[in-house]
Amino acid sequence: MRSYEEARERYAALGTDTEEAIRRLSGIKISMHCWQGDDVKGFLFRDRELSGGIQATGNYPGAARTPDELRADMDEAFSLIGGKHKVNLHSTYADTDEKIDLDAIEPRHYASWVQWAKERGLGLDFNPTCFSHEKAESGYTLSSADESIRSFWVEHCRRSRRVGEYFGRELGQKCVTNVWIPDGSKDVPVDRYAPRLRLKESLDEVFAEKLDPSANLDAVESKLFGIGSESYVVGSHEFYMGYAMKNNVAVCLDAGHFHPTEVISNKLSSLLLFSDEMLLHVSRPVRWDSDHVVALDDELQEIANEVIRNGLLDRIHIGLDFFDASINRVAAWVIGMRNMQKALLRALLEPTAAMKKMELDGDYTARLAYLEEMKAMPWQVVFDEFCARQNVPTGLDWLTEVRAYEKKILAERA
Ligand code: RNT
Ligand code: ZN
Repeated sequence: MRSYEEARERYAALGTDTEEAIRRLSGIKISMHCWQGDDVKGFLFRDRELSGGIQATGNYPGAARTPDELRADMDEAFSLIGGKHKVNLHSTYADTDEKIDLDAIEPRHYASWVQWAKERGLGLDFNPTCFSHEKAESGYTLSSADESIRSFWVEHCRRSRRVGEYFGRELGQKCVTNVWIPDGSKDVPVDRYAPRLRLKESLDEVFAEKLDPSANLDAVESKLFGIGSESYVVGSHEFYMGYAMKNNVAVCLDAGHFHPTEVISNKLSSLLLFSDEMLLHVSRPVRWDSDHVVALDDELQEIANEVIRNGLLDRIHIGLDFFDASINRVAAWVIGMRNMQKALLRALLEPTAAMKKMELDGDYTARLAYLEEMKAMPWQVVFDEFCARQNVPTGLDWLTEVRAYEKKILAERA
């Protein structure tokens, strides 16, 4: 307690109110992606291989096999993460005994998720799943030249939006329904134009139905390359930037979907001049779009800084997107979520107004001095205080809990 008081005073001397920072952090929702819990398998087609150029490597024991197991694992994770959050579902995580294909999903197939979320005060986000499916084997879905394939995926995405609207209405908080497709080509294509034209037309069909904007927000996620789509991705950044601006849908920026030295943090302040809202897939690319667990690295901090410094919290939806099958999956969630919170807290603890003034005054000496000093300030103590007030473990105590859960629950799944 003494050390928090000291930290509080040190921050106060710089003009920051730690109480206010803790209060604000408590209200920030992060969308925790369900797919870290089972290596992106889902429940509709258990036997199918993950496809679409994304990969979960590793075979750490304990992956969830049923909706109940996955929910139990997320409950465990949330018990170790302060605050109230959202859960991000893919369509293949439907909880139903019916043998349905993706062009037949309906809100009722997700009723148990809504029930679960309601009981816990969680929000839900949603994604059509345009991969790991025989109709995605050609490498093209919404941009396919095969009309039966293209229309199948249009129907799937149309229905996905209705599920999103259902989530938003039931839970009283907007669902972000994010469309990502794997479409692209391993080798240099001859025609880059026609698939993009078909994608544009397919999206027009997908978004034609007007839904309640307070219940559902549509987002589109671009990508630079994937495994098997190294030379050409139909849904590129320029494609979706243009589409989103013209059609009033949100852009989703995934941290792993750009050139290795290109960062998403530098894009928020431009995009939001021309668009009301956006979605982030916070991830960690290591040499490629590898979807490593989010670490507290410079880019994560920069993303958080941009959101907080510019007051964009109510316009930017923060979601995580990684899948590491080589470590305890509950720990992966806890580490990623807590890292996102730590980065947000550090941004909230910054005396931003004063630092903006230094910049305006041309006092770059003080600006650099402050930026560097902030790294050495006792934000960890404030984070511990936040955790304690939220009744979640401080420091590494969460790991002890995860180990116990692993021994009792996850080990039994072998
Ligand atoms: C793939 C995209 C996409 C997926 C999830 C599972 O490169 O990042 O968001 O990771 O939908
Ligand atoms: Zn993503």
